[in-house]
Amino acid sequence: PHDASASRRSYDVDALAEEIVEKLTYSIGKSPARARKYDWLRAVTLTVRDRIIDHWLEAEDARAASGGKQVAYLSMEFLIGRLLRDAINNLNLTTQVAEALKRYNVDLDMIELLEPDAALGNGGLGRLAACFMESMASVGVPGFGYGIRYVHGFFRQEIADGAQVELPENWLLHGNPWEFERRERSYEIGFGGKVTSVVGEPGKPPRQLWRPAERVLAVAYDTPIVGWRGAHVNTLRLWSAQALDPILLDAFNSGDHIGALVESNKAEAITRVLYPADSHQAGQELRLRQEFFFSSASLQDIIRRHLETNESLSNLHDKVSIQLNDTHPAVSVAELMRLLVDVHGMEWDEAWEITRQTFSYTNHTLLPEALEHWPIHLFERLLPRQMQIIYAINAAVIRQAMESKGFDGGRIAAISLIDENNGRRVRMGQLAFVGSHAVNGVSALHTDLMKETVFHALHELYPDRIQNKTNGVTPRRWLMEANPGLTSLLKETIGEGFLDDISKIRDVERFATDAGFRDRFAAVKRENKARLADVISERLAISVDPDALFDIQVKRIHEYKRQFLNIIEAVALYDQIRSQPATNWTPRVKVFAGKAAPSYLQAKEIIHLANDVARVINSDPAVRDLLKVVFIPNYNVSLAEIIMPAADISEQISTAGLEASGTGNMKFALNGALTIGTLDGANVEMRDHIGEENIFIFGLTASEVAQRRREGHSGRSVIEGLPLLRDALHAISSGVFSPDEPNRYNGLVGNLYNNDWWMIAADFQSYWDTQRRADALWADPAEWNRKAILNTARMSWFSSDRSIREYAADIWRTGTDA
Ligand code: 26W
Repeated sequence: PHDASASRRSYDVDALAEEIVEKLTYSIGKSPARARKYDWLRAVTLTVRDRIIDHWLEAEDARAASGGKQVAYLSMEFLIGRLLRDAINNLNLTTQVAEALKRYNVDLDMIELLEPDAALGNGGLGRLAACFMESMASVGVPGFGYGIRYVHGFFRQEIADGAQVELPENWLLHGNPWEFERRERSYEIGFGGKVTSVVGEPGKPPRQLWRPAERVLAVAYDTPIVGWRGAHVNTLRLWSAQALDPILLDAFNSGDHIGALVESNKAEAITRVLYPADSHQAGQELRLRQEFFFSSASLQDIIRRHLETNESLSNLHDKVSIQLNDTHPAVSVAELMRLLVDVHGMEWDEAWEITRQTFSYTNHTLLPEALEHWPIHLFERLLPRQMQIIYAINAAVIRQAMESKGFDGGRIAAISLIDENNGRRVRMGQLAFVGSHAVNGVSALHTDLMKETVFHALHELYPDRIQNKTNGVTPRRWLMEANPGLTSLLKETIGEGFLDDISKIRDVERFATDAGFRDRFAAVKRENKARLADVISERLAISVDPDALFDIQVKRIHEYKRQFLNIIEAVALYDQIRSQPATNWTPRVKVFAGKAAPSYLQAKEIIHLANDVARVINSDPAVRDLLKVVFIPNYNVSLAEIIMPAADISEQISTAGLEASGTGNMKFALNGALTIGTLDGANVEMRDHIGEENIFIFGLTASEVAQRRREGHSGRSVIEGLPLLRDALHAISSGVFSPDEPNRYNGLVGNLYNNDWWMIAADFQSYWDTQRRADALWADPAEWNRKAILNTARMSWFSSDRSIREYAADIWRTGTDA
């Protein structure tokens, strides 16, 4: 591993202490005596940043000199969270910076908590992009992340009278010391207008020229992403939209002061706010503008950088690999073709070959309502030339399918880039697929299902294109930083090797049967639970006992993730505790957190129900302290860092076949929680690695779910045969938890009787039984802790370092350090 001492700036405490005050004085204009805590945060950030910049510039030079291949990771979302602790940890500066600050009586931990959480993403997909950026820098894949610099990230959630309220998020309010504006990296992005044919050279086809009606400027903001031990620094380049003319002076001078700003408002609206939906396509024009805006800016930047050191674009695919993070940047396929053919004069066939060799595409969801497709009329009006190019690509693909594989009728309709059934739409998944040399799913099961469902016909046409790349999470943020207690214990027990090579964490396996170690492992967990209990007490004024079983489900709220199933189990348990007070119940704290898309009404009802149930159960003296239900508002990366290390049980209970991978499941298990889960997404592979005796699997499998649906399963007969479930549902629908509005949950419960699309009734008994098995295991702490230790010991394969190495070897064909 590289050493941070390559940096020109000193790493010793004296130098750091001196420099922090220097920043305070000359960059912020405050004396230590007058500095407020935010000033200290800024001074420390700038001091740490300088150390990253040294590595950053070296990395840039090395990269330019080598002329090697780079990765461009195009993602609409990067859910990075706070950066200071990550940077300090990866530079191995934690003790020194803490020591330096102590000289001024400033506490590093306190300072770190002041940093705003950069929430430029919704959930799994955005957080994965952030873990991947960190892992690319850690394993030495030279790469750029390209995305959008939203002024307002993911909304802040409050709970008022039990219901979700959305408030604007304002992470840039106090400025952002991590970013560097790069005015020289600005590109014009067009929208609308017309395409004209220009007669070309003799013997050549006419060239198409796009004359956009509107143009806006994309300006780059760069954030350095430092890898473990400072070995590499990559760049996260986020685009901000600006008007070409900030003000229309003619309009202003003639008295139209508002009209003078209309254009700049419209331009800047593009990067103003993150769309908060991760399960339903919004279908709005502004969203398509965002997608094209950041795709075109990124491609123009990639081309410009390429031409700085290469003579032509004919070797583009040897020098850059562009990963499309879901279909949000899929319009890039058409835009790169336009740039190569129309702007740089390349022949169509060569351009198509280069385009396909350059792009690869990751699919993150099979939910039909989440697949992006754009109405032709909207697409054509906003992006007329790209629409023509899509038609041309489509014609070629269909011709090839007919000629090479004899496709006709249904199979042509299935591969077509145009959906003719729903008012003619462009299918972005098909576009991304045909424009890429590799297409991947994010877990083994999900990849299999891709081949069988959405991409069945395309898989038949291109049988070698789909491959699997199971997700991972970065152990730096999700173990070392989130769980310093466990990290220290591991260091003492197995040495420090696992910090550089997480697979060595397996060495702790042989301590699973060591009673002394088990006690210390349990003590760390207890401390982490006490820390979470403090947060719950501060934010909700609810007291929970750190010695109870902490049973936690945190993730976006969605019907398929089945928070409802978990809540019903809580209600049934509540019912049982009340009716059988003499039974030896396991004390449990059920913790929920997560946001619902503002327009997703059922998801919001589930949040409301969780809060209603929590209020009633927590205030019922008959329950004593055997059951508590807590909904913690405003789930985000920073809260996750406190929650993941504090769980005994991790709830991963999606309807089988619907969770593409999950990544929270990995964070929990790495920190020693036992999973209760369905055979869905990466849970399947986690079971294989952890051992089926160390994970609680329940419920229908994906193929059983599909079969039930084909048979027209409905919940009614199931519910009527299960008094426990029936009574719990009755309590919910009769207003036991919503006396102010007894019918509030009629719709939610009625869906289970009439349809049960998500198999909640179908899986209830199996879930209940499995929870009671967990109770029984809890009664044997030695055995519980042994299994928990084995979870930590056996999770290393789910490091995003492993994922990135696989992408690098099989898709990008770039090198890594190791
Ligand atoms: C167009 C609206 C929209 C926006 C975002 C639809 C779908 C999305 C994302 C693809 C949703 C998402 O975050 N998917 C999650 O991706 C994770 C990373 O691969 C997986 O672990 C999760 O299982 C998957 O739900």
